[in-house]
Amino acid sequence: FQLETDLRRAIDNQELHLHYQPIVSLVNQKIVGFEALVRWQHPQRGAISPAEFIPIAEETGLIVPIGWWVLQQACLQMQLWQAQFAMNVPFKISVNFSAPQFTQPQVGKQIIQILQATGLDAKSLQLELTESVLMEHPEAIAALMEELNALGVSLALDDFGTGYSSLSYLQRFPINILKLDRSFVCRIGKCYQSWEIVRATIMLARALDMEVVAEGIETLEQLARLRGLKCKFGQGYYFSQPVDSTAAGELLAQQF
Ligand code: G
Ligand code: G
Ligand code: MN
Ligand code: NA
Repeated sequence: FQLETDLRRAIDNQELHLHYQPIVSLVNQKIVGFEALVRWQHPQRGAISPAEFIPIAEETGLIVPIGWWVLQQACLQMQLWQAQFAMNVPFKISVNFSAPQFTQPQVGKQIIQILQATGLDAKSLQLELTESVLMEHPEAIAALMEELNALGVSLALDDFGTGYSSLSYLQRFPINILKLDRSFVCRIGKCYQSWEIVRATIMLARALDMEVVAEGIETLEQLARLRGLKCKFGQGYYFSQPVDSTAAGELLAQQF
């Protein structure tokens, strides 16, 4: 409970910040976007992993204010980078959204407001949702996703393959990108089933006009196999860990 109390104060005390992990083209290894990942620097306990505090934030509803802070911060940073670098290709910032963030009214309006306030084009924003988000409020979320899609915001299904009923969701919701869970990617050269699941997912996505981002690429062998399957995008320690905004800016400076 102490952690919950502390987390309540974390935003105001400026203890949260974002890290950015590159999402790269597997064809030329250029960066095509960043996933924003929240970090908490606790004044006494030091860095606390989101794997520890995000579940608490979700249970307590604190994910709502934290999520808005993350979105605002990520859009602002992205807009600054776009002003600083001549990004001559489509480039997106990808932000995670949890189920409780969708239960409040006017979520769509709030997202539009953040885009306007930060000056970021809707086409530069991608939201990552998990299957559990879609499962909890299917009707309301389908409508909201249509609204966001019409604005130009991209929608990615995170951790694809690890939830339930994934395939029916693909026809029910306007999903643009499948983020293939790293549990498949890490076994791609070791396990025949994982290889086939990855292969089938890439083919399915192509047939449904969706993109695939392979998560958790750690080795050259995984990269080579994914390229062999014509998987276009990837993310993982092989390319870069999540890094702070300064280091992310340096990566951009090398490329643009
Ligand atoms: O960055 P790391 O791999 O430690 O993240 C652990 C988990 O926390 C991942 O599942 C990731 O999706 C989640 N996470 C990180 N940042 C955010 C965020 O801003 N919002 C939400 N909802 N989840 C996040
Ligand atoms: O659930 P989500 O996909 O949002 O989680 C992102 C998390 O995955 C981040 O915490 C990030 O640190 C972690 N991650 C990113 N790339 C790799 C990787 O190559 N290997 C492993 N083990 N974790 C990764
Ligand atoms: Mn994610
Ligand atoms: Na994931």
